[in-house]
Amino acid sequence: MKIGIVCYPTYGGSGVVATELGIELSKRGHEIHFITYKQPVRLELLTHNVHFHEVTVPEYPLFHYQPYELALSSKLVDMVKLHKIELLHVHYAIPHAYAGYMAKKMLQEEGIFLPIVTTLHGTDITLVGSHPFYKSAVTFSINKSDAVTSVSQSLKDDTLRLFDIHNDIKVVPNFIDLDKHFCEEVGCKRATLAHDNERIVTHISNFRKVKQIPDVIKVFYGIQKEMPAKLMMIGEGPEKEPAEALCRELGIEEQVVFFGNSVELDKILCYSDLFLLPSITESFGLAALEAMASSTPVISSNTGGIPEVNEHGKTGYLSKVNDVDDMVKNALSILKDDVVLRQFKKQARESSKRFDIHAIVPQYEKIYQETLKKCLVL
Ligand code: GMT
Repeated sequence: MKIGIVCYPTYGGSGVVATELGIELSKRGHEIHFITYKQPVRLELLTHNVHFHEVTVPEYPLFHYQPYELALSSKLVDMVKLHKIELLHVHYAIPHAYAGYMAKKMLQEEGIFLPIVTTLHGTDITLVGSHPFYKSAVTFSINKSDAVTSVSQSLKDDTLRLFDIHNDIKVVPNFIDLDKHFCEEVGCKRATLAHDNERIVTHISNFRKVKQIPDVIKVFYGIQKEMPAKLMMIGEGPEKEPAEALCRELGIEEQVVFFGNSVELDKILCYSDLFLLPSITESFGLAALEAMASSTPVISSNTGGIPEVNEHGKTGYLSKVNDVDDMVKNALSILKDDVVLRQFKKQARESSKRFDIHAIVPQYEKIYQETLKKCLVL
């Protein structure tokens, strides 16, 4: 099948999922066309059946805001015609589902039919999409999609609660390539990050408010009071500087390493003993799943879709948002005992297998086939 994928190409869950999906689909024989404003960060290799088409928006002084949706929908029309793309899968409703629908309507004028599959990822619904400024357009584009998926049951429930949706929403959870996250003999290199007697605690995110970064620091502060430990902070975003300031204020700056957008993510996770995700809201928590696949237990909030990923008492623990004391208590209960830690590590890896890429990607393929079939009948 020839499939167009629209996503955000930057660091962030939805772009990562879209990119990994495209790569896996290409391995399964499909021809994939990524259409976005920059080559997606995890798309290192373009092969004969993975293509990238850049959307450019020329600056014009009249425009206070550059019309990206317009440029995207025009590019979609051109690429669909040029490469005979059969179906478009858009990730993140804003503005991709809307631009996809516009492209579909333009193509219809020329007798070309293009089904649109929209995947909802989280903030496009919970934080941004439900804002009154966007709500009508988001509702419209979800209802006009030929198929809609959400990455967790929780996000589906939120969508139905916040918007007036007449379309069916199928839950297709995010997935993981277990081979990529298999931690083999990495022990010796661990010494570059921490001493043997220190536990390694890790957080990965885009450092936005929703990630509740101060709680990451406070939980770590509580842990290091009880045992030698280091905190690895991976990612870039607006909350990074305040986090560095908080570490200085608490006198733990020597124990906290800020990496920025590290490409060594998999390795750092393999050396980690614990992953922290105290987010205010999280539709799924892909970073938690990546940690689990790397045998790292997770201490998280119990918000949104996280409980569908992190199993309380098995792969880590869940606490109420902002309940730092409970998170510290849970973290220590795992970290204090080597046997308990080993058990949680094993269970985390085992549980991540529920989201094996080889089991989840066929669910998307099935949706594509059903959508194409349904649309051909209509
Ligand atoms: O978490 C972010 O701020 C990035 C955001 C995105 O759209 O890239 O992530 C959302 O989609 C991910 C992939 O489906 C989910 O794993 C994240 O939980 C979700 N983020 C939120 O809901 C805050």
